[in-house]
Amino acid sequence: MKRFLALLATGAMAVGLTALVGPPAQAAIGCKVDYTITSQWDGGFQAGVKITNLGEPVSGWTLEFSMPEGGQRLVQGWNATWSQSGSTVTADNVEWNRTLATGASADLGFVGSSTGPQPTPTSFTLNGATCTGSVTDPPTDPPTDPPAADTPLAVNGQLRVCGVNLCNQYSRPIQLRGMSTHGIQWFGQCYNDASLDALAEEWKSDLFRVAMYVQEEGYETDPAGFTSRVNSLVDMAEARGMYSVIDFHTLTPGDPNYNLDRAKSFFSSVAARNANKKNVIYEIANEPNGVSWTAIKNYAEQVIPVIRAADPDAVIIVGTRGWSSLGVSDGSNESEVVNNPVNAANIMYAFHFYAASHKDNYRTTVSRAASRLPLFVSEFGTVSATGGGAVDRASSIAWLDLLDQLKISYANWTYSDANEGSAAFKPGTCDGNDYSGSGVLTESGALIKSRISTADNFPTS
Ligand code: IDC
Repeated sequence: MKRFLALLATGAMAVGLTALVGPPAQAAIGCKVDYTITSQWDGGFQAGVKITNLGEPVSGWTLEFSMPEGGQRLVQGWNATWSQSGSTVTADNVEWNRTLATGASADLGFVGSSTGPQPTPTSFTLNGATCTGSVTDPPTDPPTDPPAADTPLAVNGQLRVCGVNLCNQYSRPIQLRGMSTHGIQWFGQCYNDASLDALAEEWKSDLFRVAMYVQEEGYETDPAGFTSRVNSLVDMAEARGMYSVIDFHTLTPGDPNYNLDRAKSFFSSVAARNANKKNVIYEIANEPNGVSWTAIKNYAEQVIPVIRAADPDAVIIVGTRGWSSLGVSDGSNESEVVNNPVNAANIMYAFHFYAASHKDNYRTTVSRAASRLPLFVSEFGTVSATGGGAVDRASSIAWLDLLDQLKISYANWTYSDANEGSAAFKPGTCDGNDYSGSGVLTESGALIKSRISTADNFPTS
């Protein structure tokens, strides 16, 4: 005659649960098992096994545990595919309980034969990980280079303009924060593996703007050479998971139409060469000045189709009147653009500022314009518009807070060791090979690095 005993195995036994959904190296794992002997009789017992997933969702799981000493054998089980080898019992999910969301449970059970008492099994594992009954970090692998899956580029993928925002591959607004080169014709020695490693890994920069001056010993003196230099900097940014802005750095003369033919040949070349990359943003005219919005728009409507013909899906930034001040530095404002926008899709408008020179009235304009126009701060400085002078901390912080709040992307002038207040590195830094730590930074560099290196929070669904 069978004796039925209700016996409770107390407590939550730890069961390891490895996430199979999402990046395995990242997923939090955790689970518990409630093991209950629901009845027992001479020569046998029945046990309930409740698995609760405390970690990331899983799709597909295997539970293992050891039968305790005493000759216990699995007879038959339910709600899983059960087997036993030696003392190890294995239960694989069945189709309908394959997926376990965070917090979800699966109730399994089995009948066992036994010649003695039925102590609780030990060493529950799920998908190979030991259960702790709480959420734990996944096992750490030996240190390696940061996984490519974590980079701003890998997370966000191909960008596009949606409404007034820059959006990622999930059509969610994002803000990119990063640095601009100085003129690559003068400071090329600052852009190498060591400095780009520091920018990506220490500064955690999302963005690397390549300022290719057209005049001042720039592109016009060697189109093929500058085109190739820009392309290799794009590759270096891409290899480190950063976006790159290809800046056709017109400045003097201020009418971009002066360089229209150069712009067409430069952009047809870089757009064809980089069409399949996801990290490229084109900036077609750095800072138009002394020229009407109508003339700038006319230039844009000739250059943009050249880029689109080769690279149809890239975001393009159009400079604005008055040194890309949306016209404010010329006594105008954004309404000239709002009322007469460039006839093209997937474009943004540049706004540039220098914190010691451009303050409240410029910030007011940006606050107002940001709900009407997609804006990209492709260049700004913490100092005066000359690129030199003292850092204006209060104004810089007010600006950066505003840009963060509005999710406006930005690049700071400059990631260089130029002997001027806007440079991030102390003079002479680029003569060496050390760009890390705080000893190489200027006041501006330290301030901007502290802002750029904070964690990004890019939406992924
Ligand atoms: C400045 C450089 C400076 C250089 C000058 C002329 O910092 O070393 O001598 O250009 O080429 C801009 C321009 C940017 C300027 C910067 C600071 O886009 O080229 O760089 N600035 O004056 N617009 C507003 C300020």
